[in-house]
Amino acid sequence: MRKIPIYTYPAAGWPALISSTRKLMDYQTFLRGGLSVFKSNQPQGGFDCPGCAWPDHKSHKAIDVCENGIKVIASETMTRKADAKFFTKHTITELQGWSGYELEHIGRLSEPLYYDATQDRYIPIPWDSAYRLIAEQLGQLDSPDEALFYTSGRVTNEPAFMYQLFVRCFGTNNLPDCSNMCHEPTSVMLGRQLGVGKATVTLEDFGQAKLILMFGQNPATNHPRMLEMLAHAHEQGCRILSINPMREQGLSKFRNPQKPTHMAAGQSADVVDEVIQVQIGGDAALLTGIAKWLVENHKINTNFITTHTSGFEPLKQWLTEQSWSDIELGSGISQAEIISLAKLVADSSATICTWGMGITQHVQGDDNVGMIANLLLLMGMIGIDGAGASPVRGHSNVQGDRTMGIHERPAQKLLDSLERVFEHPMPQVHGYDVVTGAKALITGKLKVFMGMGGNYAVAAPDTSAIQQALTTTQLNIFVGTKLNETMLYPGANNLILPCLGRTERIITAKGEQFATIEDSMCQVVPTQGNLKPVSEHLKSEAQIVADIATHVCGSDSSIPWQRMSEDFDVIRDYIAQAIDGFEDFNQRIRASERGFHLYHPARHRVWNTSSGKAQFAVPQYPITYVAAQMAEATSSFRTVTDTTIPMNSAQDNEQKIWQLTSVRSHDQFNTMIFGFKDRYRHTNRRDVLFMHPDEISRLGWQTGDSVMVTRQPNKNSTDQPRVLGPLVLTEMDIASNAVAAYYPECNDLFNLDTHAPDSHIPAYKSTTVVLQRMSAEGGTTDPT
Ligand SMILES: Nc1nc2c(c(=O)[nH]1)N[C@H]1C(S)=C(S)[C@@H](COP(=O)(O)OP(=O)(O)OC[C@H]3O[C@@H](n4cnc5c(=O)[nH]c(N)nc54)[C@H](O)[C@@H]3O)O[C@H]1N2
Ligand SMILES: Nc1nc2c(c(=O)[nH]1)N[C@H]1C(S)=C(S)[C@@H](COP(=O)(O)OP(=O)(O)OC[C@H]3O[C@@H](n4cnc5c(=O)[nH]c(N)nc54)[C@H](O)[C@@H]3O)O[C@H]1N2
Ligand SMILES: [Mo]
Repeated sequence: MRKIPIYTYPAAGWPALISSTRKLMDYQTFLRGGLSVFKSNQPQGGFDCPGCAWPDHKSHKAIDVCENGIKVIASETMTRKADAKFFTKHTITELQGWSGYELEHIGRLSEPLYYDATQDRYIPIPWDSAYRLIAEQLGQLDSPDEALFYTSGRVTNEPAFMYQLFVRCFGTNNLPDCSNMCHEPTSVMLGRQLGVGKATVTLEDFGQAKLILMFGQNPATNHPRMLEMLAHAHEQGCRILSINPMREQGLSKFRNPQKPTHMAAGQSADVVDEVIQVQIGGDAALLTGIAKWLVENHKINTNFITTHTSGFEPLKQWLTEQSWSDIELGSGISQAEIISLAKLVADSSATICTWGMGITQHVQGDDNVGMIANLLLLMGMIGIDGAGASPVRGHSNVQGDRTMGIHERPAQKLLDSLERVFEHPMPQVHGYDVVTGAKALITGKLKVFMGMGGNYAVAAPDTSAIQQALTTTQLNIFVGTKLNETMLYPGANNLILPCLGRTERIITAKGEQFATIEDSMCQVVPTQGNLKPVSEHLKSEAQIVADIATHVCGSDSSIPWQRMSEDFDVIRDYIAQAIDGFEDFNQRIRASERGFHLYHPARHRVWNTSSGKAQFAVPQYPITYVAAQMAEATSSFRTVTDTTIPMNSAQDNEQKIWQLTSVRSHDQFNTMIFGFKDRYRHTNRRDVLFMHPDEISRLGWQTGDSVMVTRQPNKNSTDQPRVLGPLVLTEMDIASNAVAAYYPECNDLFNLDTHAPDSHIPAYKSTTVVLQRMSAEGGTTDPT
């Protein structure tokens, strides 16, 4: 394979600090942001960094923050405002044409706004009028199920608990959440197989692991503080393998900001021993090969399997039926290489599997997680030191929000305990998730949309269709910190309610309040903002929920909404009664500066599953699923004629169909675009399409060419093809069936119908596309 320029600086280290400090300066918030950075993830006060869900390192005395955290904090602490004055200058129609980057840089939302259709502008509205409008509109619905209440994972535990309680008291379980697009397969499959849909490891386990298999994750960009843990494990002799179609260059060398020698003397540490470049969607096949070899060569932990598991025989039977040729076809990895990997697994006395979006965001996302859990169970790697399952979550409280009951498919136990504690009936019918909710919006079944944070339309597939659907509702309500594209498609009524961010003080009649979050390893920690709010008009999310609930449920509601929002201890006392694992919440959160670890039964080999044992799972899809999709798309290629994009002179070769995957850069946090640079991938722009240089030359194309990307409709669909571009062709060491583009710009190429069967996660990491190169005159030529 031709050599690809490598990122020659270590990850983190000075480039990261300089890049992020410059970011603070860009945002003109150096003082505010600078001060707040030193408080983040610190014991004794300070806020939990809103940058990601990776746990705090217990030993830290100095700052525990990374490039990612600094940028997210800079974005939140910026003093520029999207205030009434701004909106007098810009109509919504104009703002619809702004990019995510431009919207992000307008500044903080700083007063409640109402969309005035006669002027096509947002204008200020008093809080009280906004609440009355909400109560009036919710009151007019034929059924509470005509409203959708979305949540994004920044929201802390206390307001999240109040929010789900309000939504359920109102009468619906329509509580979709960004989890539905993120680690839902993890929650579903680990829940089913281990009894709890969460990580079984703690940070300490990383120091004792002998082998870490990191699937579909790019921590240099997305969880930079994880690199430190990996480098430490590596120093202790642990082998670390990255299973990823992309050779993510931030993983090769790492300069630790916590180590003065690294920073001063330019030292760095290796993080990853080897990259296994699977095909897109090839993980289940790869894991099948490993498991097959382990089972057939009697390298598994039969003691553990007999004592603790159920469902081994059907899995064994299924593994026997899988041929090595299918395994190679599905994974893109040779049998010999898979066997050498399996031997590493067999020889390891302590294995951790970590994973991210490269595993979950596929039609086979549930199967992928299921196979990871199977592998850990085959080897008895749950419930011993240095081993276990480590899903790495994204949003800083996405896990906590779920624990607090933000769930469209709540456990019966949760509903029963809410009924018991609040003496209020709870809705029993399950609600919409992100995908089914978006479809309900599009088909006109919903009249009210509420977003507690997030950027629903842009983060979901079929962005344009959702944006259009939002214009058909009676009311949209957005609680947020920054203006985003979902807020620019007003229904009959449209409200933006600006809230305090994680870095800002919450002061109520009862004094200063702190909240809590739960990190990716089940640690519940306090978080307390220390900055003066950017505007006096902002309210805490808890206050906003309490005010809405008071207006909607009436002041005679038996639930003391206002008391809860004034005194978070009151919320925590209710949480202690209603949610398992939070007994004596107020005492325990104060007992240790680092909070407390939630009891995780599987860590203790207690299995809260339907069988009372850990459960093996047989995949639902063939391991050649992606290869078959590509073959099918190839065979139906010429049937698309009804398109504005000329699909002329299709050559009959297999490379005309590609798997498109979507990735993030270090200059964005999800849909919030901070800048255009991705130094690990050598680009200063986001409108790029990554492809392997060998593939570029095989096609006779050039780096820098303009390329159109088209997703063809599903076979029997009446949909039009979706087209994105032109994108600039850019070299990347990526598997040969794959091309990659940046999320969220490519989200219109993904469709709401293509998702995993049980978790409903959209297949953001694998969709079949066709590419065409633009000719010099701007027309399209050269389809592949
Ligand atoms: N800077 C920054 N940090 C973030 C975020 C951000 O947007 N920016 N977002 C936050 C959120 S919400 C989340 S969920 C996390 C996400 O963090 P990650 O899970 O690291 O997410 P991604 O960058 O989407 O994709 C991860 C990797 O999946 C690989 N991949 C693609 N397809 C496949 C496949 O078929 N198999 C395998 N094995 N790998 C594949 C890609 O090459 C990429 O390296 O990051 C969080 N942190
Ligand atoms: N193609 C593709 N699509 C994806 C993904 C992918 O990898 N590829 N990843 C998916 C994943 S993993 C996720 S998690 C989703 C993310 O989906 P979301 O969570 O919906 O998106 P964000 O961009 O994180 O939301 C940003 C908005 O949140 C608001 N906000 C920020 N801080 C706060 C706060 O403290 N309180 C409140 N109330 N609001 C706040 C701001 O108004 C900001 O505009 O996207 C998913 N979509
Ligand atoms: Mo996420």
